[in-house]
Amino acid sequence: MELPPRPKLYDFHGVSMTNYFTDNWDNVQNFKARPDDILIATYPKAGTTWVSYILEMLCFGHSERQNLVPLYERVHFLEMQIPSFPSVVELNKMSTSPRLIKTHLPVQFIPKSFWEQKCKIVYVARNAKDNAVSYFHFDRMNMAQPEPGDWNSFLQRFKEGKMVFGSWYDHVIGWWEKKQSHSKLLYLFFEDMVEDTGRELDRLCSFLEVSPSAEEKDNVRERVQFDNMKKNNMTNYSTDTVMDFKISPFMRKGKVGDWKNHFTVNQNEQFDEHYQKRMTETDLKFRTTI
Ligand code: PPS
Repeated sequence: MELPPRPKLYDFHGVSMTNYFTDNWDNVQNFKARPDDILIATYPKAGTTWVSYILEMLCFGHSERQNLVPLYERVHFLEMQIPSFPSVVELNKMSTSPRLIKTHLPVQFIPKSFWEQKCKIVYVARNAKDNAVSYFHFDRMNMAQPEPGDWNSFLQRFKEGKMVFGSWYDHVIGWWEKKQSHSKLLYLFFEDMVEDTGRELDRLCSFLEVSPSAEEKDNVRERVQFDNMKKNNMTNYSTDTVMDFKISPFMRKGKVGDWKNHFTVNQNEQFDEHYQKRMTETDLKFRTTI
């Protein structure tokens, strides 16, 4: 697919965005959620693909379709408008029940029908340092993202929230606060999923009110392991034409603590100082190592 030059960030109602995620805004905002829709919400690179695959298997089990159709066509990306990828228009026609829908929107941009229909929402958050590193490599290899520049300038922009989908801080805190008013919101952490995938699977099962057998759960755990998802062409994005795997793979490392291989001592000190200031008002806590 011929893509135009990399998109530019611009301010969209106070959040940095690119046109790929705002071009279809009216259709997205008027989206009619159904009560059984399940929304998977994340800041980019927090574990969306991982939790999408887990949810799909918990809801539908393993099916032949999973060997034939890429995950990004099975779990639609609500706000994305890129030629040749399914958009909100196809999502409207999707007949599965439940529909699994992915979004990176900050909480204030979520179409109101999701709240009106009291849909279940799974939010995954990842510690800021690893999230920034993962985002940097993603922006290097994804031609539909703005140029990342060098790591130091990228990290500076990350702190300032000049990223597609805006500030990490605003995103994770905004969704954390939403938990107070929307009881059907499960807030998960990438670090917990790495530490004990089985335990987080159990939390998801109770949230979804599904009871797979022990064997089915083992099967899910096996399939969603990093190495297996990396080998699986339907989950590793190798069929996605906007990504250049020669620069970096989508399934890159899948670890907690890779930030230590990227941050200099100085960058780390400055980051910590900035982080403390931004996180003083919240009781939301992250782990940067496990
Ligand atoms: S996206 O583009 O926003 O949808 O990306 P997203 O899926 O949210 O995040 C990609 C990162 O998640 C890692 N990943 C996993 N880690 C551990 N286990 C499993 N199964 C798994 N699947 C995806 C992926 O490798 C990216 O993280 P990094 O740190 O870049 O490796």
